[in-house]
Amino acid sequence: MSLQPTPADHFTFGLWTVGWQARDPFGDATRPPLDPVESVHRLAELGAYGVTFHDDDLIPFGADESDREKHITRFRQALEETGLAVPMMTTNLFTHPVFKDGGFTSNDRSVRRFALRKVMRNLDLAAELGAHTYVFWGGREGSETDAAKDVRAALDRYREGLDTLAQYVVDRGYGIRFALEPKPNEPRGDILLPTIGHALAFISSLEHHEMVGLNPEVGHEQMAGMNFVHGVAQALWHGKLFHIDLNGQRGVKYDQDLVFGHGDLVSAFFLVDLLENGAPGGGPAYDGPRHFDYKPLRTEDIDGVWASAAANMRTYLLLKERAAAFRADPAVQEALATSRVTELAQPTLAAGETAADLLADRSAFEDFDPEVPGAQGYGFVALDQLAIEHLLGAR
Ligand code: GLT
Ligand code: MN
Ligand code: MN
Repeated sequence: MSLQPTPADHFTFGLWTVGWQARDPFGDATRPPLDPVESVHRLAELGAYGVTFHDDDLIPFGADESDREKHITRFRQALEETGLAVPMMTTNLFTHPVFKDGGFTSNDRSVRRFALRKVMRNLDLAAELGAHTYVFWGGREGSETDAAKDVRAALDRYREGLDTLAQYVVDRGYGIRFALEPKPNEPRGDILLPTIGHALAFISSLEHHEMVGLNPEVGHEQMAGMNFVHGVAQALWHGKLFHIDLNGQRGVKYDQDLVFGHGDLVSAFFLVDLLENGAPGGGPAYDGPRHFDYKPLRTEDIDGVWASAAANMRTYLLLKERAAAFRADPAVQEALATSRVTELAQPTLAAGETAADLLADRSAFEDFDPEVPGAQGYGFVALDQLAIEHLLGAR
């Protein structure tokens, strides 16, 4: 397996990731602005498949029509020169002060109407550039005090906004699907739709729920103390893993956006194993872009930015190789059987068996001795150790 990324690996990056100037709440930018055209060329050289962006990453907020066209034209030219795709786009509804109380859920109705128009305008561009996924990260949709937000009304407005935009996409025949990105907090004290689970429940209430799924981010679930691998598995189970944001996070703290694998490496290993080998019967469980949403450390210069972009892809490929070795190891297959991992796929009732049949089955209850399975070991530690040894390259 080659560790040199190629477009066939479907690695993508947000313009806002490599382009982050490393301004934080305590300090100024440590890097100069990066021209999106330069980013496209460098990412293509590194072996990426595509690039993603917010409207304002390419076109400064408030630019007039002719300036807007100029930015789009030179960007499109860079895409043509490099062959880079734009599989996903999104809207900045968080930087400008107008969005300080949110976009779709601002208490101010005129802000909500402006937010919808901003998205519609960028959806037209997304369709033009061939994007098939549109992400909604509602970083400003929330509050710092419970007195300030009627959460049920806010969810009504969130739903109204997404229903309106989904209808717009249907009417225009754009063929774009929406992916909601949960996050528990930051920049708002508490953000609406804080986890994968909240977002899944909300999606089921939407008018066009079939065209709305998730864009879960590693760090955002881990900030909430959640198991990202379980969250992604559940999103897959619901048919809702439309996109994914890969990065690294070390525990329950501020959003670190580290390089993929530079946080919880064991979780990253099981995530790659799920994505690449998790289909029933083996093979990839997810065929969309492997999208890196990370921030090059504030300590890095521009060379460090490109080194960190390459590190995301190389770490992913290393984990993919390690996961393949884990799956192919006969000792692992034996350990999986010993641990009864595969037995879970077997339905609990026999084909056609009813609750009445189960009641009549004395072996299930009257003659069942719970002490026997109660005393039996599952061998999960031995299995986990095999995973760790493969991850460490010891097998
Ligand atoms: C923002 C956020 C990310 C989102 C992006 C999409 S922008 O940087 O921190 O997690 O994915 O809006
Ligand atoms: Mn993040
Ligand atoms: Mn993200």
